[in-house]
Amino acid sequence: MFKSISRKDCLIFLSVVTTFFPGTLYAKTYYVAPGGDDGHPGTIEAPFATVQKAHDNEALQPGDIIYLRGGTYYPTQQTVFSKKGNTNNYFVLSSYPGEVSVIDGKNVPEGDINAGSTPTWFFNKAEYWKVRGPIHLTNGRGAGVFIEGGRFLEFDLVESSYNGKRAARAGHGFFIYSSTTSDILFNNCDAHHNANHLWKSGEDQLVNQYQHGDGWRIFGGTNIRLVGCRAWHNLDDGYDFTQAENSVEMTECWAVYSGIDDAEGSITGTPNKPMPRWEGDGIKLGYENDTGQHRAIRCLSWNNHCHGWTVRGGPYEIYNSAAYNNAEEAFSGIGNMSNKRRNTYGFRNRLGDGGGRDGYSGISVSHGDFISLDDSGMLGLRKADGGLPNPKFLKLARSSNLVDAGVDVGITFVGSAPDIGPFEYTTASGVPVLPKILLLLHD
Ligand SMILES: [Ca+2]
Ligand SMILES: [Ca+2]
Repeated sequence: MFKSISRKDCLIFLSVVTTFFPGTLYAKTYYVAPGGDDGHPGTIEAPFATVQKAHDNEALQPGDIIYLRGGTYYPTQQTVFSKKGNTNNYFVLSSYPGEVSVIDGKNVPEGDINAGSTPTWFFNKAEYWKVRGPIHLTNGRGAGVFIEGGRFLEFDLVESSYNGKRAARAGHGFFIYSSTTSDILFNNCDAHHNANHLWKSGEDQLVNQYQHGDGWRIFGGTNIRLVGCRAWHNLDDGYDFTQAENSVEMTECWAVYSGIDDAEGSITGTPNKPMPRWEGDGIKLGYENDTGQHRAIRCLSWNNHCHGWTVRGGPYEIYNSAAYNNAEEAFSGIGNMSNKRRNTYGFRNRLGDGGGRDGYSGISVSHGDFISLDDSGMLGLRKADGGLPNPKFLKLARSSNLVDAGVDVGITFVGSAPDIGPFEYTTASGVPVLPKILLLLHD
């Protein structure tokens, strides 16, 4: 039998809410909409026109929410985020529930093309922000999102594509610069079709045009994490952490078609145009002399123009991951004895699948281990909760000798032991389900 709630109980309830959610009870909400006006008060009836106005609005306090109404925005200036929230009171920038916002950067002024031109969004020492999509930044002159300094930024369901239209360098999907940046999380984000359309002074246009656009270029910072992210058709690398001095951690991230122009969404005007040889790694954890100790868990790199993974430098940890059908090596630099690679396979990579060290312990990998080698659907719509889609591609067959053949590396598994590769076998028929990963790292 339900007891009616007395006024006293209400007060207790309210005081609990106040105690546990001090930032949300009195949070104010501001609105931005295509067709809005920065002279407006930012209400739902009379919204602002620009995110910059919502940010600069003097009344905006930590804990407040800025809602973006659905539609396409064409900002005429770079949007600079510099306000600082605090641990209990994040600023929230969110698509309005049920709506999708597109930020087209084509009208943002050009900037210095050799420094990467002007990013569409610039997080300049901003602190404690949550950005919640679906928000799609596209068509930017420089990077879609550039982060320099600052800390505690979370990006959820943010997509960044076709950036670098006026950049010779650094026209990446997401770009983190500066060792003072820390505590950045990309959750369920996508970066695709990023490329630098120009070439640097003194360089050969034919060789250098379109290169150097990565999905994620992480050049520094501490406690940078990517979870459930995808990178495809970026004309340099999917993920590039070269020279990042501290560890980046990636979990359930996919890289595909790096260094290869798209047939249907061509960047260069020459559909399927490949970049020069040695451009287009899927996942580039680092290069010679790099000492950042990056970690990848259940990550997959396939069909890239160059290596599936570049793992020179390190030491790196690669657990339950894979390289499939890449045009050069599966793991370039895997001979580096300091790397740990466990429960991980390479298959059908042109210049070799292993590298000869502790990969899959001599277990052979063949077509018969998988229920499908068709990658259709991998770049399709995400699940309703924002998670990665779950097609049959590279899911293990019941009879595969990769099932339960791994060693315990501290992440959850099904059956008597972890399987080899990113997708744990869990069901006897149909599409296996990814078990929830127990994150032991950095937290
Ligand atoms: Ca790169
Ligand atoms: Ca297992």
